[in-house]
Amino acid sequence: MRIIVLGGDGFCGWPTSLYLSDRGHDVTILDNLSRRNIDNELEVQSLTPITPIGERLRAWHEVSGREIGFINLDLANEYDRLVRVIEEVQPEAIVHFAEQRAAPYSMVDRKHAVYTQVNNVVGTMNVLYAIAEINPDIHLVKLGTMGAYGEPNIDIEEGWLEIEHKGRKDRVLFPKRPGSFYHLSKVHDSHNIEFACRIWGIRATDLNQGIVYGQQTPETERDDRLATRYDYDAVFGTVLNRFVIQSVLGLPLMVYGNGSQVRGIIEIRDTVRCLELACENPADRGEFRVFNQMTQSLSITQMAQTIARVSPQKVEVEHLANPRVEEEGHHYNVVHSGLFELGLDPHMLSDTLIESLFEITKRYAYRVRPEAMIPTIDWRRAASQIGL
Ligand code: NAD
Ligand code: USQ
Repeated sequence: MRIIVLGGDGFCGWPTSLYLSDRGHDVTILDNLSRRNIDNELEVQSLTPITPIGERLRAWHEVSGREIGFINLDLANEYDRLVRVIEEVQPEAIVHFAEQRAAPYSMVDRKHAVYTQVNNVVGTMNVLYAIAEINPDIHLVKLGTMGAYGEPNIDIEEGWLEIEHKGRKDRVLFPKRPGSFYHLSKVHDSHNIEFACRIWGIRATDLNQGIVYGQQTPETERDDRLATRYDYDAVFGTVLNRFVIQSVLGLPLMVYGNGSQVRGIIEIRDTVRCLELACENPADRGEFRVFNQMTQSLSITQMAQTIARVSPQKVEVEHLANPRVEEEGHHYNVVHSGLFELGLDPHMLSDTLIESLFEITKRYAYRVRPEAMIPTIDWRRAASQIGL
């Protein structure tokens, strides 16, 4: 297939692009490299060194003999160029990772919240219009988030909910109660996409992905220059990867609040496989298809206990006052069968899987700036203290 990967320079997008290319698909990446600029703003780098995009692409060509195209383009601000690229490439599928994805970044202050929502919502609107204008047959595979649902006191269904109210029945989008302006941008995206499917008859798959952990895939491991990001800082670092890095550095594992919050998780190799499954099994014309892209649920305390058990050295678990406003001790039971039915055979969190991250973590541990590990963005304050 010809596949455009929006956001293909990022943590998930880069290994997905390599995987799809390796499987014989013709991949073109569109990315404005904004994530690299945010590193400059936050004065922090991925634990793994990230080579410039041109070098990444050359390295991939050297090891695989395959070409991946790259176009530096801002989805939210360059609609005409976006249209020209899609007309030229004529993709069967557009995989859309290209958003500002850190909840803490979206909660820094008004400027960062507005940037996140404009970038994400307008970027996705532009993609929807481009598909509708050029070829409504193109399948949009869009990354959403499990956090869009929040922590409802009922089971979380796969996108849609059958309801009965005052004797009448309907099928509605599952109610959302997200926990940050970033997560809200995904809710707004989902509504816009569902509406576009309804009015223009386009086909879309919304992948409500859980927290991604891990860092290596068989493709990125083929050459150091192909490494994907491994964020450890309190803004972009996600919980399991942060715990692994903290355990290697001999730092306490920083659990926010009492740690009873439950989250859906997925390993990076399963992320790339899910994208392949979604592309190769497109939604129908007019269908807004939703999959909950996670493989298991764990509380933050269970995640910390797993890492502490596997860690070669003794690690402490430290409970910090929760900088976020989120439920603790809540109900959490998620339906996530759609991708399994398409053939996903998941990697579950295990001691060996965690151990496999220690080597790369130890190798680059000298790059960590420990003060960047401390959470400083407080959900309860409209303007944060980190002075960005
Ligand atoms: P990332 O920040 O590493 O990658 C996003 C990429 O999109 C970056 O390369 C960035 O430069 C690009 N981008 C952002 N705005 C753009 C714009 N306007 N135009 C062009 N390019 C733009 O994030 P990631 O961790 O790879 O996440 C990818 C997607 O998956 C996001 O949509 C995120 O919400 C979703 N997701 C991520 C996780 C996770 O744990 N990392 C979990 C669930 C969902
Ligand atoms: N947490 C800790 N300690 C930490 C970091 C986080 O206890 O050091 C807790 C948080 O309080 C939260 C949970 O871990 O309860 C998850 O936080 P996170 O930073 O790992 O993940 P989150 O902010 O939810 O965002 C990440 C990605 C985002 C994606 C989302 C999937 O950055 O792009 O959408 O995971 S989900 O969580 O399913 O919404």
